[in-house]
Amino acid sequence: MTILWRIYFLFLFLCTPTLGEKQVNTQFSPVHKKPSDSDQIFTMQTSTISQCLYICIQNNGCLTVLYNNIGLLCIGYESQLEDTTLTGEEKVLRLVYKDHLIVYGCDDVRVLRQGIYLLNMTLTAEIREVFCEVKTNGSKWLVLMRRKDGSVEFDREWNDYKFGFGSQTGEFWSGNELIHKLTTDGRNHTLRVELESYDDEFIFAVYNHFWIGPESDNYRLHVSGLSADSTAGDGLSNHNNMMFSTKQRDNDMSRNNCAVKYGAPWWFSTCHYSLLTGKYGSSLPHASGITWSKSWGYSKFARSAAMMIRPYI
Ligand SMILES: [Ca+2]
Repeated sequence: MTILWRIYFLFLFLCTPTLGEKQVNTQFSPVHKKPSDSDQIFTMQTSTISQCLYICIQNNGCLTVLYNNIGLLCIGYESQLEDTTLTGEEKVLRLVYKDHLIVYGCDDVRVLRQGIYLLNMTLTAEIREVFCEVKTNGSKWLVLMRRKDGSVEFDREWNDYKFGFGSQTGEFWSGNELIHKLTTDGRNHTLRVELESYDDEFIFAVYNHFWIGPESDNYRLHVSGLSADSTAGDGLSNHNNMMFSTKQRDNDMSRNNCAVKYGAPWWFSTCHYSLLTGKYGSSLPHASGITWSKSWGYSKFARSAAMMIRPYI
């Protein structure tokens, strides 16, 4: 055998072991191969996948959990799993990789760039996927909701808004229950609202004090202290102390049903000065789009919008 052939076979031998490996970057996805039983370090029942993950996080050796949605069975493993599609009954298994950093808030020192993080909510023993935004000035914000392309329907009912919907990387509402928990964790929180119009005008408003009440008070909005450097004008103070309304739960101050009238849930008073849950588009009926009337009136709408919070400094 010539020296060239020997080098060729040596090359093949060195490369082969890596050919079957795939990058795993999936979070909460219902595929993948079960790890070996010998790597199993605990088995228990938990009522949610986030509680299952929480237990894994508390356990130093745990790298992966499998969660059986039907049996509510949580199994922790000390190995990572291979990215292989499951078949048959194994489809009910869901796994979580530790490929997102687990943080105690977006203000955590480990949040260095924007993206998805796993929020460890120690008070309620929950893990939630959140999007942390990092501004060029270094300020870090937890994004509560975002509109950007109209891909997600926002005309939804109470429980969707209660638990949240959409995708953290796209459009979403994080959930009134989560917003309540985050903003009543013993600290004061600052709210930042950002909007961009179809003609590329960017405006923002910062409120130094923001929290929402519990579901028993219909997630009542408490917002005050518009920051002087805000460029957007005050679109929320008129909604202060208003309860959240959906089509089927009219908690507004109007004789009519604002959520029905505008096809969107919100903290309506006798309807609205701002409406970040409005219909998506630039040509829409009066006040029914993504509205911030103090800057743009009721016929110019936002192409993108976001609400985000950070602890008040
Ligand atoms: Ca009403």
